[in-house]
Amino acid sequence: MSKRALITGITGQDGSYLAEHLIAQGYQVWGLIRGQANPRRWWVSRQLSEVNFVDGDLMDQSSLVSAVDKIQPDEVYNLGAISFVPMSWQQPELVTEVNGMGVLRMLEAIRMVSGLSISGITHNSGMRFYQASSSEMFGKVAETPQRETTMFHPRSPYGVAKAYGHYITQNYRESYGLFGVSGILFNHESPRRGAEFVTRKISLAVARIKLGHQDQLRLGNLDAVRDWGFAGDYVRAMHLMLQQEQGGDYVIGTGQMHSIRDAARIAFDHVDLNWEDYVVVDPALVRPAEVETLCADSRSARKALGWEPTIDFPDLMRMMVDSDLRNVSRERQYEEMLLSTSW
Ligand code: NAP
Ligand code: F7E
Repeated sequence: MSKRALITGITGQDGSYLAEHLIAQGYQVWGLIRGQANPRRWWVSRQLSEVNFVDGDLMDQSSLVSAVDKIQPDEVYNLGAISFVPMSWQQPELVTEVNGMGVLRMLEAIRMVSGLSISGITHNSGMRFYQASSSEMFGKVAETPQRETTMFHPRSPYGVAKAYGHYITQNYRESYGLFGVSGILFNHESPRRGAEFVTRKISLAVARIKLGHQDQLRLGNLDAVRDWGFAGDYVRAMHLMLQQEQGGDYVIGTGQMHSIRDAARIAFDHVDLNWEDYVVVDPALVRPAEVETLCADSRSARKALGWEPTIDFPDLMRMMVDSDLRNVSRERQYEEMLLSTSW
């Protein structure tokens, strides 16, 4: 019998890489899909025809209970979230509901379906739970690099909601004996990254500038520093975390620090352009409270999981630029084909 995995956030960057990885490991993969006619469902089906879908929303408790009851998963990966940090200042209540309370709802669904009780006896339901915790919880960092024991000081409603999700996962582990894992992942990117995040915003702009479709790139804080890795590497770590003997917390990152300025320089250099000729600082893009610097100390996770990243940041940026050069030139050919067609 193959193992069954339920993934929330299947239409997102990590959901797609994780589904691919689990299918390659022989899993039957189910993706929770929200909304009446979610257009990204089509994209996932086209990329990964083996993925099964179940309706549900992290805002809706009964839909999560039904999904868990129907699928009886061995592993639940809770990746669903509103993941763009600036949105959490615009819609703080919604972000808290999805990213914070959504975790509680998913845990409750597992508890109800698998009959875990508060009787004081610790059970082990057999269903294993992964929570997508975030380095944003470290925020205004108490020490550098950050490890599992570093104090949290979140700087956005997003980070605060993620801290709640992190603690409630720990609490279900301690209260019910649930096999619960928090993966404290640092920024991870790929050609599938949403265009609102800074690395993809840069790679897309570089491709468009190189191909003559855009003449400048507006960015916010160029001095912010991140520890960026490749999403395809990080989903392997998620899976490994659920294969251990017991649940726990794991910091995952590369340990390398780069600024936004470095990211722009690497990307423009790759197409033989000088970044300073195109980048314009736009104060409107600076955040009300910034996370200035992040860097992971993932020694403990690497040792426990036997995990290592395979792609460094300069190669990752170049991979993203190459992919966007292909995307933009395909769009251009399509537009030219439309223009040249006489109807
Ligand atoms: P992403 O590309 O933005 O994907 C987010 C996913 O969440 C989408 O599939 C979205 O589905 C889903 N979602 C949003 N609202 C939902 C709701 N109410 N109910 C169910 N699903 C909902 O994010 P990602 O980069 O893959 O990140 C995956 C997870 O890791 C997120 O929890 C994120 O906060 C966390 N994380 C990410 C990073 C990173 O650097 N990528 C680092 C640390 C932690 P729709 O298609 O329906 O909108
Ligand atoms: O910003 C700066 C910005 O939006 C990175 C999410 O996956 O990782 C991600 O959150 C940095 C920030 O990612 C622009 O101020 C400058 O310092 O790519 P980002 P993020 O906020 O770090 C964490 C770990 C998550 O958990 C989140 O879900 O870049 N920056 N100029 C800019 N950022 C954006 N987006 N756009 C700019 O123009």
